[in-house]
Amino acid sequence: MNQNGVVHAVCSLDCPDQCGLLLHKQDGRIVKVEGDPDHPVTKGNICNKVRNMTHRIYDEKRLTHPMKRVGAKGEGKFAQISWEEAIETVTSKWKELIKTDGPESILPYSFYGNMGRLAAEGMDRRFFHRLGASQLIRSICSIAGTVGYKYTMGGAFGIDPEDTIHSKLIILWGINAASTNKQQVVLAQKARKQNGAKIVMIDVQKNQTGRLADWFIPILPGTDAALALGIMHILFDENLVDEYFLKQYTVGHEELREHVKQYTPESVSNITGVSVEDIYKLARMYGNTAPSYIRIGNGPQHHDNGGMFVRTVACLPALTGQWLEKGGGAIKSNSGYLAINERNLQRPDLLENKKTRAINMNQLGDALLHSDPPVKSLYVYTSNPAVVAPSGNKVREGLEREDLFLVVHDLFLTETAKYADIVLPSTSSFENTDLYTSYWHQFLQIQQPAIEPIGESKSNVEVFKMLAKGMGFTDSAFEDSEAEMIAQALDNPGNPYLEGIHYEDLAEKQYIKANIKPLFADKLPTPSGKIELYSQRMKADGHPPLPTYIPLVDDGDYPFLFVPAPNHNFLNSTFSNNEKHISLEKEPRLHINQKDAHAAGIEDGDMVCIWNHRGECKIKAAVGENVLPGVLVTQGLWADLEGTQHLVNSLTPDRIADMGGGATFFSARVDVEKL
Ligand SMILES: Nc1nc2c(c(=O)[nH]1)N[C@H]1C(S)=C(S)[C@@H](COP(=O)(O)OP(=O)(O)OC[C@H]3O[C@@H](n4cnc5c(=O)[nH]c(N)nc54)[C@H](O)[C@@H]3O)O[C@H]1N2
Ligand SMILES: Nc1nc2c(c(=O)[nH]1)N[C@H]1C(S)=C(S)[C@@H](COP(=O)(O)OP(=O)(O)OC[C@H]3O[C@@H](n4cnc5c(=O)[nH]c(N)nc54)[C@H](O)[C@@H]3O)O[C@H]1N2
Ligand code: SF4
Ligand SMILES: [Mo]
Repeated sequence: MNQNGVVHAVCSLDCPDQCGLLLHKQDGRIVKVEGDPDHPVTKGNICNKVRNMTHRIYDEKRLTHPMKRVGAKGEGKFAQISWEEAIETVTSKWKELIKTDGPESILPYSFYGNMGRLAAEGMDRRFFHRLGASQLIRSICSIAGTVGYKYTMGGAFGIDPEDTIHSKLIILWGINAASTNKQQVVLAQKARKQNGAKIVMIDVQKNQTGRLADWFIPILPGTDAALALGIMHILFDENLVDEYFLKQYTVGHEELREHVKQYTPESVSNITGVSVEDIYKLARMYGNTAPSYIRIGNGPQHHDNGGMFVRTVACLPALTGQWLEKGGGAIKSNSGYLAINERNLQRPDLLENKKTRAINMNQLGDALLHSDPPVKSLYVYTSNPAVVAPSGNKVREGLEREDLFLVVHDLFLTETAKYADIVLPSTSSFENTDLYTSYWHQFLQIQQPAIEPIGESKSNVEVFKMLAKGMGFTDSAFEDSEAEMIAQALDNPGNPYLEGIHYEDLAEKQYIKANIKPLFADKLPTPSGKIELYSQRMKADGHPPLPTYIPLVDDGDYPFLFVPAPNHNFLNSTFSNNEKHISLEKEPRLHINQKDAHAAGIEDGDMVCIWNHRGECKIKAAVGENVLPGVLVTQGLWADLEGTQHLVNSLTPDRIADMGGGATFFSARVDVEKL
C-alpha cells in the first residue's frame, strides 16, 4: 500500500448517487476527499458530508479495540478486551443459548450503513444462515415502494439517469434530491439549462429542493396517490393519453379509464390540499410535455399507504407513452439492473431447510419485549436502531433488558452500542475490499483498501469469519476471500445485464456500466409482460387491482401530522456524532406553519414539546410557510446528545405499511406545545 499519492474510492453511504471518489494520502493518512472527475456519472461532484469525511475517519471517538461492559446497561462504561476474549465470550454465550433456547433466540439486526455488498449481505448472511438464527426482514427503508413499483413495472427498473439531461419536464415527487440524490439535481439543472426543462417538486415541506424547483407544489402527507389519480382523470378526459402506447404496452387501460372518473379535480383537491387550478395545470403540463421524467422519492412511501402510492405514480408515464422517449419515464430504484447472485453470496442453503422465524426490523421493540420464544441475544452491525428504528422508546426499553445479550459492531459507540455487553470496532469502508452497486446509476464499482485499519478494527467479513471459527463451523463458505466472494456475486446467469463483467475487470477499471438495453426491447418481468395498470397479482394479494387512494390509518386524536425526514449533513444517524457535521447542520428544528404557531402561542426560536401516546421530543420551533397548516416537519436523525431529547423516533409508529412490511415513519399524529 502506498503511503502517499491519490487512490480511487467509492462512497459507501446509503445514497443513490454512489459517487466515485479520490482520496489524497500523506504518510499513510487520508488528508483530502474529493470527487473523481473521471467517474462517468458523478463527474467529480460530491456532497459536503463526504468532502468532510476525514473528520469521521480520524475522529478521536472512533472505536479502536473490542470492549466489554463494566457498568449498568446503557450507562456506557466499558473495559478494553482482546479480540480473542471478545469472540470467545460471544461464541460461548451463543453455544449455551443454542442448547437452552435454540438458535432462534439469537437475532441479527443490520442495515446499509455501508452499501458494500460484502459488508451488508455477505459473510454475515452465511453465518446467520448456518447458525439458524431468527431471520430479519430488512424493511426499514424502501420495501413498500419497491413492492408497489413491482406490481406496475415488474421489478426495480427505471430509465438510465444519464438520459435525464434530455428530459423537458422533471417531477421530483417526494424526494429531497438536493440533499439525498444530489447527482440527480446536477442532471436536472443541466436539462434546465440545455432544453429549458421545468423542474417541479411535490412535497410536504419546502426544503432545499423545493427552493431550487421552478414550481413547488405543497401537498398534505399521505395523499399523493389521490393527486396522481386526479392527473390520470384529466389526461383521459382531455385525450392527453398515448392510445398506441396504452394498447401496445399496457394491460387494464380501459378499466383504469373508467376507474379514474371518480377522482375529479374537485375531490382530489379536497383530499390533497392542492388547488383545482394547480391540479389542471400539472396534468396539462404532464400531458403536453415530452420527454417527461418522474423521480419517485422515498418520502411518500414511508406512510401506511406508501406501497399503493408508488404503484399508482408508476402508472403515469405509461399514460403518455413516456417510456419510449429518451429521458422519459421514471426512476424509483434501478437496483434490478445490477442484481447480483444473492444465493452465491448469502448462501441460504446453509440454513438447510430449517424453518426459522422472520422478524420485521420495523418492530424491533416488540420483538425484544414480547416475542415468544424470546430474543435472548441481539447482534447489531451497520445500523443504529436506538436512533433510527420507529417507536424508539420501545426499542430502547428492549435494549435495556438485563437478560438480553447485546453485541454491537460499529465504528463508534453509538446510542445502540451504549447498551451493549460486547462492543466490536469496525473498519471504515476505505479500509476494506468490497463491491458497490448503485440503486440509481448503472455502474458497478469496487473499493480496495486505501488505508490500514484504524487500531484493531475489523470489517464485517473478517468478524463473521472469526465468529464462524469460534462456533466451530467448518464449511468452506467461511474460507472465501473478498475477491472470491465478489466473483461469486457477479456470476449471475439470472441477470443478463451483468454478463461478461468480472472481478478482474472491475479491479482494473474501478467502474463498469452494466450491459443495459432498452426497457421495452423485451417483455417486462410482470405476469403479463406489460405494464400492469390493472394487476391480477395485486388482487390475489388482497389489494385493489387498480391504483387507488387509501387514506392513512387513524393514529389518534392529535391535531398534527408529523413528518420526521432526513437532513442535509447527516446520513440517517451517521455523522450525527461528528462535531464537523453537527456544526454544519447547526441544530434540530421543528417546522410549523405560522397560522398553527400563532394559534398555539409559539414564536420562532421557542423550545416546544411534541408528543403523542408513544413518547415526546423537545426541539426548537422554526415558524414560517415551509409547511402547510396541520403538518409538522423535522429534519435529521440527531444523536441523543447529553441533556437533549431529540429522538424523533420516540413518536413514530411501528405499524406496517400496506406492502412488503414497510415502515410508516411519516404517518404519526402528534400535538405540540410551547415549553
Ligand atoms: N443528506 C442525506 N442523504 C440521504 C439520507 C440522509 O439521511 N441524508 N438518507 C439516505 C436514505 S437511507 C434514503 S432512503 C434516501 C431518502 O431520500 P428521499 O428519497 O429524498 O426520501 P426522504 O428524504 O425520506 O423524503 C423525501 C421527501 O418526502 C417528503 N414527504 C414526506 N411525506 C410525504 C408525502 O406524503 N408526500 C410527499 N409528496 N412528500 C412527502 C419529505 O418532506 C421529504 O422532503 O436518502 C438517502 N440520502
Ligand atoms: N424518523 C425517521 N427515521 C428513519 C428514517 C427517516 O426518514 N425518518 N429513515 C429510515 C431509513 S430510509 C433508513 S435506510 C434507516 C437507516 O438506518 P441505519 O441503517 O441504522 O443507518 P445509520 O443511522 O446511518 O447507521 C449506520 C451505522 O452503521 C455503522 N457502519 C458504517 N459502516 C459500517 C461497517 O462497515 N460495519 C459496521 N459494523 N458498521 C458500520 C455506522 O457507523 C452507523 O452507526 O433509518 C430509518 N429511520
Ligand atoms: S453521500 Fe451521496 S452525494 Fe455524498 S459522496 Fe456519497 S454518494 Fe455522493
Ligand atoms: Mo433508506
